[in-house]
Amino acid sequence: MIQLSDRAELAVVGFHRDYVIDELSREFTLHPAGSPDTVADELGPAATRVRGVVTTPMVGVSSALMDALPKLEIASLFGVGLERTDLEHARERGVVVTTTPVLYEDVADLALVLAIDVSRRVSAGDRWVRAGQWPGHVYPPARRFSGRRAGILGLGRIGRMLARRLTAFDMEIGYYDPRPAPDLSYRPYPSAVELARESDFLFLCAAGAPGGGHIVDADILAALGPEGVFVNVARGWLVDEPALVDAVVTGKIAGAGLDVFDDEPHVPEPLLTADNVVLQPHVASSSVETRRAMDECMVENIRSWFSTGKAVTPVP
Ligand code: 8YV
Repeated sequence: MIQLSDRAELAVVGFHRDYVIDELSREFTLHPAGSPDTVADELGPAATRVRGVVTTPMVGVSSALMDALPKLEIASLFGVGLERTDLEHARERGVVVTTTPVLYEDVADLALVLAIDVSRRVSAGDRWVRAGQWPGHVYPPARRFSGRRAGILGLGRIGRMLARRLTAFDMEIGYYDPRPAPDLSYRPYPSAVELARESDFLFLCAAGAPGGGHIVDADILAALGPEGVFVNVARGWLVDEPALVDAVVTGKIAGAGLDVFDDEPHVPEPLLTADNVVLQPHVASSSVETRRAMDECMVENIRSWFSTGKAVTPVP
């Protein structure tokens, strides 16, 4: 039986599911905080006792958040994105950062689904049938998916899993990644724009670097061209969003499948009515199975750290 005084104290920043709260509450004292910017005020004196923080990649663990928690030892993230977490500061402070590297399959699956949906016009066909358009009309042909050219921006774990899936659709696969992958037979391109020019489907799977600018801009969308489909399962801010909106609305590209946006949960108005766009509310990793695995991974990292001094999935 854990004595109250033995219980490590954790800051819980942002929303977390019941499983996480219930499991952690058994062994730890939790201090919920609504925003990373107000943790010191929200926690009061407890901020000086907190040894762990639980949060999401979109909130991140900034140097300011770490400094508001002087006894911080571990930051456990619900996801894999690290662009809002100051890893350098964490290293200097000796704070271990952990992620949930159990979601890559789901993200690759959704990228594939979005590409097929946009090209075969699945969601658009669904809207058309529900709107009663079928009687007396013929639904216009969609675009073929199998056997076409796929370009992957960012050949990390998600990009690789996506490539494997695309191989089953007889796609020709090219990629652009500053770190080439000589172990794979996919065709490397020297730049994103050259990849876009040679692709029918362009998938953004890159990790989002902080302040790193846009990976996809108006030139890349122009290179993808009016027959091309763009899919984003990475981060909205890696794309010049006004250029993307212009490209889909004016037909500079054929369509887009988007799980992420620049200013979530706000989606630019013109995308809401564009029939050549499939929109998702940042749910690529959100299957029941994967969300449960992410919950468990996050909890296990905290448990393991405080019982053995080792995290399960630390960022190297
Ligand atoms: C989110 C993600 O963590 O892993 C990431 O970086 O963006 C997602 O899996 C998830 O949507 C919860 O915010």
